[in-house]
Amino acid sequence: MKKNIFIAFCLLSLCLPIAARRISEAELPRGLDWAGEVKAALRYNDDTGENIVFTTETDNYQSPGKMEGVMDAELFAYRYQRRSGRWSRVWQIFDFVHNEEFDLKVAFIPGTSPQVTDLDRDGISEVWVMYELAASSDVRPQPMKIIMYEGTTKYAMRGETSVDTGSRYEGGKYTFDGNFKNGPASFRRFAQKLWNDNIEGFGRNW
Ligand SMILES: [Ca+2]
Repeated sequence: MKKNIFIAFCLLSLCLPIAARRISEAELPRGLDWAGEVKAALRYNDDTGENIVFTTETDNYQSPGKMEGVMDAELFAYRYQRRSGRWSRVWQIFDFVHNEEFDLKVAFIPGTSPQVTDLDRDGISEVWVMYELAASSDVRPQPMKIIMYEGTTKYAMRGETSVDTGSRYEGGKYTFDGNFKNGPASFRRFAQKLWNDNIEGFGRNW
């Protein structure tokens, strides 16, 4: 009887994959810490356990000890996992532009980050973020990246935005790191689609 109850419970909840659920900053549990302002957070379960992933940005701020108008900006993503009742940080993504006199936009591309997949169906989620490190008032391609973690293994796609110069498009190129090159084709396909869907980054919207 107990076994049947367990199986019923299992079928209803624990043993089914649970989709990622968007949560607000107010729903982040105590014991998590971060830098910057929380932009988006997801809570999800997979075979590794109960997880929370979220992104933060500092926005532009005056570089400490530098001339007025010299700015810094940073962004972060964090994954926490509940272990023995406590939330422990599994990984952190950190990127930045420092000591820049141009306009800055160091931010996640809206609607892309974070997102959770299990493309190779091994029970271990892939967590994706995509961001631009823009530092220029000129119309020219800007650094853009997709970072993905499956478990604690990092995958990176690094390149630049594509820019409409008026007569033609410039930029848009990218490279896969070794983990992407040697990993499942489904990871590369997802990354390429995410890249192409957002190839202009923020464009001129900043
Ligand atoms: Ca997986």
